[in-house]
Amino acid sequence: LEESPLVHPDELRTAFALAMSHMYKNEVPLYGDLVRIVQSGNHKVITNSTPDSLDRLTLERHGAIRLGKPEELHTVRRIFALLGMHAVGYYDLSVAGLPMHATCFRPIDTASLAVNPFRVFTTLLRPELIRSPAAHDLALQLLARRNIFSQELLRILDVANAQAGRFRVHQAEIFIREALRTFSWAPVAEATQTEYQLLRAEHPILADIASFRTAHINHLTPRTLDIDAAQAAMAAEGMPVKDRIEGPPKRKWPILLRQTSFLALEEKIQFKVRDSDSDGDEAEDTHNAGLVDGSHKARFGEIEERGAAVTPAGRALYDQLLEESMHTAEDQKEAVDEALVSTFREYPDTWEELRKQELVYVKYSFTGKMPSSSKYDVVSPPIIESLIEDGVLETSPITYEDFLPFSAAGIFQSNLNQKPNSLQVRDALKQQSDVEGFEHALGCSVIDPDVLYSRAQKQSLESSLLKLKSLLL
Ligand code: OOG
Ligand code: NI
Repeated sequence: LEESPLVHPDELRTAFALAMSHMYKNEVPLYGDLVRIVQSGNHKVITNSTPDSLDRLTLERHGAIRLGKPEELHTVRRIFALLGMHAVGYYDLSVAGLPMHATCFRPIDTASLAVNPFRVFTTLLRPELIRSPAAHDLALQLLARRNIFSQELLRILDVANAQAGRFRVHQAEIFIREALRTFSWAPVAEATQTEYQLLRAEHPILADIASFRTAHINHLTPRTLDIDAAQAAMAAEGMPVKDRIEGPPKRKWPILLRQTSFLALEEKIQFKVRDSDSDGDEAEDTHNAGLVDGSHKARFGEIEERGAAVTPAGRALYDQLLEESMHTAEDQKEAVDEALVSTFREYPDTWEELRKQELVYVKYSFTGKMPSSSKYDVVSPPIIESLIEDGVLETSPITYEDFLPFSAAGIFQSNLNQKPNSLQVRDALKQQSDVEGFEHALGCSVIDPDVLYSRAQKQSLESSLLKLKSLLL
């Protein structure tokens, strides 16, 4: 048994993502419908110019979990590291009035992303931002009492550590089974109904984070190549889909991320009844706890369309136009979508312009065509431009692998049936980020996504030029 082969993290990630998808399909059948709609759409749309393979697209998902304690984030980091997923980016959700910050666990190198770009948006509660002292204390009490990881999981994590982060096949099976428990739905709350209501009055997300005994995934999102068509198909099937798509407006050259979702389901759960609630024998407390029926809204379905990763300049322009369109919508009482479309006319939308103004990251590939002259001895930017003009090098977008905090905020709000009021979001702009605190809990620093995109761009250029040179010799 000890000799069974070691599993590569990329392979383990695919097995894990498939197991999670299977679990979520059982828990939330509407998710299965979403996957079907998206995949049949993708088959129709896929072309040679689609930047990613159909295999990658078919597997591609992101999920989201919400954690309550720093120690939870620390162990979750260890779990994802074994799946070849690392913390990329810091998202301050206090800008949207939420007492939370987040990161995205995902593969970081081009080859692993091409195999399976599974990613998990992971939020950590910031108790210091909870306004009500009663809700603050109660949340901390409930969280202190829970342990979202099984003993078996903690044991197998140590085994992996002793094996340089790799599992043997039989260990991998235990790992997947036990890790999925952490992310599964536990319909029996740790909180009583009264406690739940108290947390919920402060913020529904707070009730979701602190009332339960697992860190249930709250959605699993397939990637569509045409979100407008997919959204229409969802509506045609009678799904309670949101009418707005978050993110940039529809474009010829998609950038960043566009997302939409169906609203959270009202699900039956049970609340604890502590003796102290009824006849007051505190000593018995959790022992004799009875249960009472109730319901909770947390889990929803989401789809997304991914476009090009943008450079810091491209991002600044995106943020500026987003801000402007919010103003326009506010001042002229115009619909947000119309304001977005008109404002975003200023964002270049031809590949040529996007590339030449360095608004997007670029993937270079060698076409196999030989240059017509020997003027290419020295490789510098002007020469690269002429290699592109001569058809020796080809360029294409690098896919955006991350998230958008304002879209995330919109997703948070909308899945709770609150009006995703852009004004509310903007007014909440308070800039209270705490990267240090987040990294301290994580136990390492978060990776800057721009470092990854520029590295991918540079590597694609270098390897293309290497191929060309080897043919010129
Ligand atoms: C996470 C929301 C963020 C996205 O796609 O932007 C997210 C959550 O609701 O926990 O998943
Ligand atoms: Ni999402």
